[in-house]
Amino acid sequence: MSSSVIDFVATEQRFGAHNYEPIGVVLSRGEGVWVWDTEGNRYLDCLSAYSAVSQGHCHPKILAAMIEQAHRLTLTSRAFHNDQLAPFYEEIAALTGSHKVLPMNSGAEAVESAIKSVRKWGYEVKGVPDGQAEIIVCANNFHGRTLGIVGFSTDPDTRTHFGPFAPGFRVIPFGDAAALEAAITPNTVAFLVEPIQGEAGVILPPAGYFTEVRELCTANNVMLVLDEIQTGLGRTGKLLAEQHEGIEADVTLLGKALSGGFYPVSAVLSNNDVLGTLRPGQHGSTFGGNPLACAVARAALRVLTEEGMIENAARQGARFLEGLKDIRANTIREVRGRGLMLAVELHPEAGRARRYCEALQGMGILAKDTHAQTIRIAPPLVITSDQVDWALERLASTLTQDFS
Ligand code: IF1
Repeated sequence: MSSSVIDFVATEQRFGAHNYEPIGVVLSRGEGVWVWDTEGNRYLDCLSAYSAVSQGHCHPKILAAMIEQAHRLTLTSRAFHNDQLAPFYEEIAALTGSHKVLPMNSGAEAVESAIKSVRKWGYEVKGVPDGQAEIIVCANNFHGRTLGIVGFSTDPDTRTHFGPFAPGFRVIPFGDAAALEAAITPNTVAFLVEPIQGEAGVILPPAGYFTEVRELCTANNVMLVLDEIQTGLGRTGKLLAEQHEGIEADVTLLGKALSGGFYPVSAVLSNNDVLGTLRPGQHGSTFGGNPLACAVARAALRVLTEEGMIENAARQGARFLEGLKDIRANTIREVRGRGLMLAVELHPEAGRARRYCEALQGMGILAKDTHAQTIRIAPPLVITSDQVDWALERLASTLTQDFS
């Protein structure tokens, strides 16, 4: 590392809370699938800011929308109407088939807002006795970092010493419909679940799981809340991951790519009943639904569909997965994923995934490990076949090395 890179890293270490351990690269520019560090080295971004820059870095049309809106009006608060919110509602509702929309900022805020809304629905529509609402979640879930959410995490790093936590959550194994059936009580208001568990290591549920989940939720008047903050907006090769399962959630959470990485924008989408219970003054956010966020999100959604990014994710994802499966390396235990949400799980004897990510950096690829043994691969949805092949060559030569 050059002295300037060391300065950036040392200064971060000195002043910043040490809640991250980034790979030793200092990025200063991005365009499409590529990012450049302060020395001018180019890398293929295989993380996409945890799927937030699905449309590619600094997409020119989203950039233009952001600049144009920033010149006109950025923030009004929801005390007044603004001329970007209504078209944002119309466009996202038309795209996703939702009836109601609640605009928020971060993903965690969308999750918290959904929890509040389904509880309120439970008391006011389903008739659950006050204070008794139960929400079912899955082991190894990842829904964000706020207190309400980390309280029902099963990951010790995520929750230890952050308590006391709010009651009202029940944890069941992911991918086990019988466990869901057994956990539902008359006070259950919702089942909150990721279509594919991201942080857990890109874990796909067994085929047919979500069909059964949908049936159980419908039969028991339980709201199915799908956290599509990572899987949504084309990442898995469909607009929403639920479409692979042929089901529809009652409540869908979007974030990350909803802004193409320009701005924190999230949303709760629902049928009329759930968000319909929120009355004036009962929920809100200074920045949620602001005109700049809405203009950015409208452009981010427009380019996703107009430029065929969802179809490209399906096509390139299949190519990438096939290519990964063809790599003959005894470091690899399993490759899995859907669309451009991919993972390579290493054998425990192969050494830590982190070491492989560092080697990939040297080859011009930025990827991120999760859970010691898994390399996550999630490039922007604008990746081309040539770029997939370029990445596969480098992955093959890195994964055949032994870092144990
Ligand atoms: C970090 C993982 C990805 C999410 C789902 C809600 C949120 C997230 C399904 C919260 C956020 C993040 C946050 C990021 C790491 C990251 C992540 F490794 F933890 F699993 F993407 F793969 N629901 N995911 O994945 O959204 O409040 O952050 O906007 O550093 O914590 P947020």
